[in-house]
Amino acid sequence: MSIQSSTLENPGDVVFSEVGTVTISLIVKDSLGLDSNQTNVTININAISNNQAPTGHISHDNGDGSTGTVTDIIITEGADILFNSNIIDLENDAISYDWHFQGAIPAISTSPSNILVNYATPGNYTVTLIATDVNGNSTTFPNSPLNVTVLAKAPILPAFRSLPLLTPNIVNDVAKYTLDVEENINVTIDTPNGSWTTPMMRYNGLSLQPVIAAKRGDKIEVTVNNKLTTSNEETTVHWHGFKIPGVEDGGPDLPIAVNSSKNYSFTMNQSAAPLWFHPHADGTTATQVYKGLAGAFILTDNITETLENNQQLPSGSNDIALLVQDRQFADDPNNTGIRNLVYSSTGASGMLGNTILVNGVEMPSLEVSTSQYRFRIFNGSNARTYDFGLDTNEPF
Ligand SMILES: [Cu+2]
Repeated sequence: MSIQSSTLENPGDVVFSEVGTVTISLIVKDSLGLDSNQTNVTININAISNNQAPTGHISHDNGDGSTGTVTDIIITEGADILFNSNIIDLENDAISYDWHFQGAIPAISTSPSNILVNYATPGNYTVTLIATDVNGNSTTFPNSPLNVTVLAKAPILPAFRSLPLLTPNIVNDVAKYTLDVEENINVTIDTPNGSWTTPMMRYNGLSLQPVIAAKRGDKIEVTVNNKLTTSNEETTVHWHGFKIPGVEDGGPDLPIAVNSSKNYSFTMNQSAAPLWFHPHADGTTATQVYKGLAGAFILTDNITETLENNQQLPSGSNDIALLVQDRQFADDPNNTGIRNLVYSSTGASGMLGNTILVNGVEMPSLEVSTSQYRFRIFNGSNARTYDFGLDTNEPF
C-alpha cells in the first residue's frame, strides 16, 4: 500500500499562560533533515477577560513565501472551538488543520486534534508540531514528532496489447498469406511515463508483429513483397525453427530485392511448438528485426488439440503470445511526439536497449481471471537474454 498522506493524531496539549500572539508551527522535514514544508498558524488573542468572549484571529504562513487562508474566529471562554483549514502551498503539499481549542483564558490550552499532511514526493519524513508563545518560548507538542514513510505511488501501467492474428486465404487446402514488408510505419509506443510515435519497419503496416496459427499437416504459402524503397534494403523471411526445405527457409543466399516478391511454400510436418519468423538478409538481419520485422508462428497438433479440449492446456484467449524486445529511443527535446529508434551495435556483440517492450508496450498490464494461462514467450531482442520470473521472486 502506498501512503500519500499522514495524520498527526491528537498531538497533545500545550498550555499558554500569557496573553498575546501564539504561533504554532508544523514542520515537515525529509530524511536529509531538510525542510520540505513548514506552515505556521498564528493566533492573536485580542481581548481577554474571565467573563468576556474574546476574539481571535488565525493566519497562515506556509513557510515558502505562499500564504494560506486567513480566518477570523471567535474564541469563547470555556468552550471548545473547532477550526478547519486547507492549505496548498507552493510545493504542492497540502496541509490541513483540524484545531481544537479550549478557551480557558488566560491559560489557553491548545489541542489540535488531527493534522493531515499530504506529500508530493515519496521519502521519509518527520512531522513536528511546535508552539511558540509571546515571549518566544517554544514547546514541542507531546505526541510529535511523527515519523512517516511515503512510498512511491504505483504507476498507472499501459494496457496490454495482443499480437494480431493473420487470417489466411484458403485455396485448394493451402493457407495463403501475404506479408508486405514496409518501413516508416508510425507506431505508438505506450509506456508508464507516456506515449510517443516511432517510425518502424512492419509487416502489412500493422502496429504490432503478427501471429500466424497453423496445425501440423497444414500447407502454407506466404507471398512476401519487399517494399523497403526508402532504405533500399534486401530482405528475406526466415522460418525460425521450421523443418522445411532450405530453399523455402529465407536464408541470406536467397534475398528478395526491393520491389520484388517471393513465395515461400511448405508443409508443416513437425510437433506443436511456438515458432517465429524474421528477416535473414545478409548484413541487415539484426537491424531489420530491431526495427520491427518479426512474427510469431503458433503450431498445434493432435496432442495439443486433445489437451486443450480436455481443459488440460489453456487455449483461446488464455493462450497468449508475448514478444519481448529491448529497444532504445532517441530523446525528444522539442516535444514533437516522435522518438526515433537508436541502434548502436558494438561489433558482433549486438546492442542492449534500455526500454523493454512486451508486445510493443513497456510494462503492459493485463487483467486476468482466476484460471490457467499459457504464455508463449518469444525473445526477439538483439542481444539481451532474460531470466523471467514473477515479482514474488518465484521462477517460471
Ligand atoms: Cu532466427
